[in-house]
Amino acid sequence: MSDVVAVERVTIPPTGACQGCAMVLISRHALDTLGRNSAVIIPASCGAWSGAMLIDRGPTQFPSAAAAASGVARGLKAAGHKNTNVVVIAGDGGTYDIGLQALSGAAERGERIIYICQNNQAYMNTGIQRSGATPRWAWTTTTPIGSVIQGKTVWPKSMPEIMEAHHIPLVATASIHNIPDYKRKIKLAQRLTTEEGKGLSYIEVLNTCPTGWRYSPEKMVAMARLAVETGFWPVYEVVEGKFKLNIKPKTLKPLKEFLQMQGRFRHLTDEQIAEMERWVHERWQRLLERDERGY
Ligand SMILES: Cc1ncc(C[n+]2csc(CCOP(=O)(O)OP(=O)(O)O)c2C)c(N)n1
Ligand code: SF4
Repeated sequence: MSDVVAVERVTIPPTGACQGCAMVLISRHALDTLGRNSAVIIPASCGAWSGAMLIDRGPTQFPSAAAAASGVARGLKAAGHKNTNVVVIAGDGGTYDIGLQALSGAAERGERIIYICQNNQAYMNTGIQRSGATPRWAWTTTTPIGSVIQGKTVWPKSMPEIMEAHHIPLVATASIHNIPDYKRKIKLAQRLTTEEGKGLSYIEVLNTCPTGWRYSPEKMVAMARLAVETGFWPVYEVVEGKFKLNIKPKTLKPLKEFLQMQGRFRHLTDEQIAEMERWVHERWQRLLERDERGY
C-alpha cells in the first residue's frame, strides 16, 4: 500500500484531464461536499489527472484501492480520527474487474469507506480497452470493428447489483447532469459510513468521456442527460435496503438519440440498436417495479 501523502492543494484547477471530461466534476463535487476532513485514495486510472487537492491523497496499485482504503480507515480510527471520510475514486476497470476482490472484501467487512466508481465504460487511461462495464457492441481498441467482431460481443456486468448483494448501507447511481442529486448521495454516504459506521457506501457515476466515446467535449452535460432520459443510465439509490428511482422520465427517449452522438456506436445496425433498446427497456421495467415495491 502506498502512503497517503499530504499535498498542499486539492480540487483546484488546472486538471490534467481531457477537455470535457466528466471525471473532473465527479471528483470535485464529491470532495468539496465531504470537506477538508477527508482522505482520498485513487488507484491507477484517469482519476490520477483529477487535479490538485487540499486533502490527503494517496495513489494505490490498480487492484488494491479498497484494501488500501481499509488500512487508511482503520489507521485513522486507531489514531482517534473517527470522523475522517475515507474516499476511493476508481475507474470501472479498477472496480468491475481488477479491484473487485478487494472491494468485495471491504464491503463484506463493513469498512468505513465511501467508494466512488467513475464509470467511463472502458480502460481509458491506457488507451480505451474494453472493461466489464463496456456496453455491448461498443468500439474499443480491444473490441474493434472488423469482419470477425463488431465491437464488444457481450453485455456489461451490473456492478450496482453486485454491490447490493453485499448488504451495504448505500448503493447508488448518479449523473453529472444532476449535481444536487449526486451531492445529496455523497452526504448520505458521509452520514451512513463515516458518522454512523454502518459500512461501505458505493456510488457509481457515469463518466461521459469524449475521448473514448468519440464525441465533441462541449456535449458532456447533454450526453449525461440523454443517457438518463433514454434509460441507458438509470439513476437510483438503495438506502439500507429501500429502493428509489431518483429520476423517472414519464417516457424514455429513443436510445438512438444517445447512441448516434458517439463514434463508438457509429457502426451499429438498426437491429442492434433495437436489441440494445429492448435490453435497456427490460431493465427499466424491473427498476420501475422495484420503485413501486420500495425494495
Ligand atoms: C496490475 C496492473 N495492470 C495494468 C495496469 C495499467 N493500467 C493503469 S491505468 C489502467 C486503466 C484504468 O482503467 P479504469 O480503471 O477503467 O480507469 P480509467 O482510466 O478509465 O479512468 C491500466 C490498465 C496497472 N497499472 N497495473
Ligand atoms: S480519457 Fe476520458 S475519462 Fe480519461 S481524462 Fe480523457 S475524457 Fe476523462
